[in-house]
Amino acid sequence: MHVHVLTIFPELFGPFLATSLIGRGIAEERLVVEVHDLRDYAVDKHKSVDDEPYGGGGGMVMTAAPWIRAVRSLGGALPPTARRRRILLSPQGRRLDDAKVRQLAADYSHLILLCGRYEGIDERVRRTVVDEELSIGDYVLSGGELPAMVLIEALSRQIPGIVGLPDSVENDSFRRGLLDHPHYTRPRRVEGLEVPPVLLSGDHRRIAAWRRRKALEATLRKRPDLLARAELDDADRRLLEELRAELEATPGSGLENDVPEAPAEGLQRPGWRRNNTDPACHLGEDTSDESA
Ligand code: 4F9
Repeated sequence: MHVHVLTIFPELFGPFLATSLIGRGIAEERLVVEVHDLRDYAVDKHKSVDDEPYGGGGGMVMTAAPWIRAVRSLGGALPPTARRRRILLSPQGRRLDDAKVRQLAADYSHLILLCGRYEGIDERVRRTVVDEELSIGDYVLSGGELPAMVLIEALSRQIPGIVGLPDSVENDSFRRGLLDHPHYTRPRRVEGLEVPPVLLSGDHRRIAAWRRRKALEATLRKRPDLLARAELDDADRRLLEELRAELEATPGSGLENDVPEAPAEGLQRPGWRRNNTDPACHLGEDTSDESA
């Protein structure tokens, strides 16, 4: 996987890309990340990348020309076999989830990530050089840099050889649509709390059964909305019925999350936006270098 990042704060990516699994993945060339300074694509001598909004109001808007030049320049330099996707990180995007991460990892060889800043980005950027907008959650950040790092980290875990044991990817939370089971390590007793004896039994079948039960229980307590789409077999369903009955009979631990409610009918998101198939790749006069 080859990732190009476009940002006005390239320095934010340094330690992130050098550390831990990502650092090793990059060192082993399983993952290539190139961070580009958007200002290098600015068209005036002050290297400006923002301007006042048409229509007035406060704040600044990122101008279209540097983005369009940068994305087309990077896109034009990709190998002819590249399967590329140009992604704008934005709170207006579809919410990133495990299925989306796996789809991107499987379908594309090259990603161009656009990290917006300021109050926003000129709408013509979306219209010309963006295939897809992605959000990491419903909150506003100062820019798309952290969301881009979130995406890169999630993607890196899908690249063969980056996560040590293939098993730990297969068993990751969400992999089968369930939350993870609880984990314990030494010492056996912490603040009076003992490790569940089954984990000390050495009986791998019983341990696997316990973990599955606990994963179902965690999901039922904390994220019951996930169960609708989880991969469950008949044994899981029976277990869930038992757990539901137990749950009703016992008061909560207080660690349960508020259950996310399904949006009301009619308030649901409209269908996924169109893909931008990027017809002519030239800088039209409405978007290009005004100093020319
Ligand atoms: C991007 C928030 C992706 C959430 C980008 C301000 C953003 C964001 N997910 N907020 N710029």
